[in-house]
Amino acid sequence: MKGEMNLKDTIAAISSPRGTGAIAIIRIDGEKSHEIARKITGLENVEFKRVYHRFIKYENEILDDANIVFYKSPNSYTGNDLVEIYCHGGILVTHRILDVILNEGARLAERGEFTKRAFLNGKLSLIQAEAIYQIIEAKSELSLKISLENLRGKLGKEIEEFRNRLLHVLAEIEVSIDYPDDIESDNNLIVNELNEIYKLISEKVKKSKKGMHLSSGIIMTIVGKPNSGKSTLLNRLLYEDRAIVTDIPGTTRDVIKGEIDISGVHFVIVDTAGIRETDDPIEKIGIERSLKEIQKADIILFVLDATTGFTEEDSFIFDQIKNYNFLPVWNKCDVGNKINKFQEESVKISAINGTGLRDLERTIIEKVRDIIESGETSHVTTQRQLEILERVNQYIKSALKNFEIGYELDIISIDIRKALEELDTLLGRKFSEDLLDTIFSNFCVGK
Ligand SMILES: Nc1nc2c(ncn2[C@@H]2O[C@H](COP(=O)(O)OP(=O)(O)OP(=O)(O)O)[C@@H](O)[C@H]2O)c(=O)[nH]1
Ligand SMILES: [Mg+2]
Repeated sequence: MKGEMNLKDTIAAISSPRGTGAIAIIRIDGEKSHEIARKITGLENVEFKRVYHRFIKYENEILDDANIVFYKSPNSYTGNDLVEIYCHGGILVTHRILDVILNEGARLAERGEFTKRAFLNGKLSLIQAEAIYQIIEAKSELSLKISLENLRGKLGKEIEEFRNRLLHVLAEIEVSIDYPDDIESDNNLIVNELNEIYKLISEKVKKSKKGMHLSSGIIMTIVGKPNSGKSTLLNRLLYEDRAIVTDIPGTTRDVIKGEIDISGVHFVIVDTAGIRETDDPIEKIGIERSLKEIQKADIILFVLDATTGFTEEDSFIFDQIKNYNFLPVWNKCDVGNKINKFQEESVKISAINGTGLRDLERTIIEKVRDIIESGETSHVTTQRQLEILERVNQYIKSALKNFEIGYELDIISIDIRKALEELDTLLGRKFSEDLLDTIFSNFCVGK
């Protein structure tokens, strides 16, 4: 998005997805939007927010049969005069209508420009604008839920609360500077309050990291000895022949990934090379990668072969994973029953015919319950927001340290002011054109 964009411009875009569909939505925003829409619909004296059904005509040619809604500033998504046209969703039809609108003086909207205008007109906070992007992008029910909460303003309120408390601290400091009597007791109050805010923000950062990690997918890694059926299980969970399966041990050499949803939770499944002693240099590299994947996993499916029982090789793998969140899975239960370890805590399946799969999914969800619940509380959802909160806490920490050293209050107040500035940027009270460009250029055109 270019920096210097005129807010007075009338902009237009197709807001529905590209391609053919039942209905397409064209939006026009800005001073001339009503005039243009009146011209192509023949409507006069329109009632706002009412659906009109009219033919779209231009220079005596009929372009489509459509529904049109006029919104009057400030009562629109953007806060400006806005028109939405619901026309037939053909590529040609929509482009012809859009062309006419552009011909009449509108220009093509940039990515996210409607939402940017909404922000600049005070219809949305920056956190809410970011939430809108994330609602559109949400891959799991959980991240959708958090983004909807953020749109509703829950996170913004919590951040406002941090800001108000810091502002109060700053006011206290300023009073102490002006009236230096009894500073000792005041300082204690200030230090306690700063510690309290620091604690709350740290918790928020921690939860946010977990939650953000969760929305990109819980990492579930399948490990086990060669030929235990790991790749068969991956394919089964993905409903797709992703990984090569053969009866030759050592088939999988590279790390293979796929994504699925289990009970509304998004997972990244990772299939790895079977772990064993080997002289094959390629297989060795694969095994090294498997061991690395173990460290990144949120949950490990430890696939055991019910036709061989628990072997030396399994025992070696067990040593590698025992300190992680792992779930023993006895596979090939259709043909074997040598279940000589983890009788109670394991799940018994046949990856090849699908028995036990529902039970496996249920147990997986149980095993990651903590992670899911930590992600359910309100949290920041973008890297920008997270980094700001971390910086706020650095300033608070520095202020606390300066108290300890015994610096003058006016020096301490510098950190508090910086922390407040950061919170203002988070809330969008303070912003630069560059920041807005970075945020809104992620959006689709027409949003
Ligand atoms: N009977 C039976 N055979 C299975 C089952 N799951 C996998 N197999 C067979 O076991 C063999 C190995 O399966 P893979 O999925 O390639 O095993 P893997 O663990 O990925 O093996 P590597 O990639 O070599 O580590 C294949 O012949 C599969 O058809 C099962 O549940 N029952
Ligand atoms: Mg494999």
